Amino acid sequence: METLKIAIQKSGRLSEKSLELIEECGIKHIQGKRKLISVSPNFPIELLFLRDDDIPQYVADGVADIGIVGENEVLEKGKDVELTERLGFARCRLSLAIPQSIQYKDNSYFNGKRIATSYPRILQKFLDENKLNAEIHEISGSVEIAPSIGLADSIFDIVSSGSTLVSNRLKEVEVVIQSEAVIISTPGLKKAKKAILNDFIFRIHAVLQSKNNKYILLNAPNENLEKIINILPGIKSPTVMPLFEPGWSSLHSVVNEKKFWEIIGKLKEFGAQGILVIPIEKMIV
Ligand code: PRT
Ligand code: ZN
Repeated sequence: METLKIAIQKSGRLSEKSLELIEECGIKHIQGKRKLISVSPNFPIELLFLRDDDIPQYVADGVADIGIVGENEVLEKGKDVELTERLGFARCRLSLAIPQSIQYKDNSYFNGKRIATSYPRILQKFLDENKLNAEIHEISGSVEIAPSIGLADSIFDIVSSGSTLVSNRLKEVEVVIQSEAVIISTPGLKKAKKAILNDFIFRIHAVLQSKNNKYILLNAPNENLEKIINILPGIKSPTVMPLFEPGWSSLHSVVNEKKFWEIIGKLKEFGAQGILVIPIEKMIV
């Protein structure tokens, strides 16, 4: 039987979340210590544990059919892979940063400067697009210390909270790309593999949707029912049931996490009571 080979990071910032996502999709995997490959007993999938830098190449070559990796690595490596799905975790950005003490007006600052980075390809593209001439110093780690040891004037690196920059007396001056974990796949997968991938993606959508949404139950006075229904979209539309107490109804709906507090505020304004908010385990729309 055909199996889908999926490359994930062996150990690092993506590993735990990648495995968690696979588990939440109901896919079991048996992982022995230091094993490079793990086969699932209940889904036609095989896990390959690799360094994140190698994942785009393995997927481009078809050694792995798909991979979970940071978008930054995909862009940097420039391999022939398809971006199949955005996963919403490991969010970060690739930014240019300079010493805090330096005044910064615009990106012409970088003309004639030395920039240390582990992402020369993405940086070169930014420089070209902005017609800037700077010298790129490629280093593989601890990029943030380059200015203080005199190796470079500035850096181009991953930023997430920004605290690494602050503790190295640097400031972020240009955000070049945003990144998150993504699924990449080999172009032109065979039909049988594509079918497994589609099933996997279907499950991922159910998991991601459930994370972005909450189930909400509340009691509403009938005179405001219409106003409340207007702000509670639901999957199709909200469920409305009469309460035993005359003049009141119970409403059930699904709300997006991002709009949540805004919606709660309005619900209270329209006299809603007994609001319960419940996490959703899986959501198939
Ligand atoms: O060993 P392997 O090669 O597999 O792993 P790695 O060490 O190359 O990568 P890893 O595990 O550090 O990161 C994997 C991926 O996580 C990256 O390619 C990004 O897509 C994503 N990611 C998300 C991050 C960060 N957030 C992050 N904050 N990767 C690195 N950082 C580092 C960054 O390099 C900097 O030193 O954290 C520091 C900045 O963090 P803040 O919070 O201080 O701004
Ligand atoms: Zn790496």
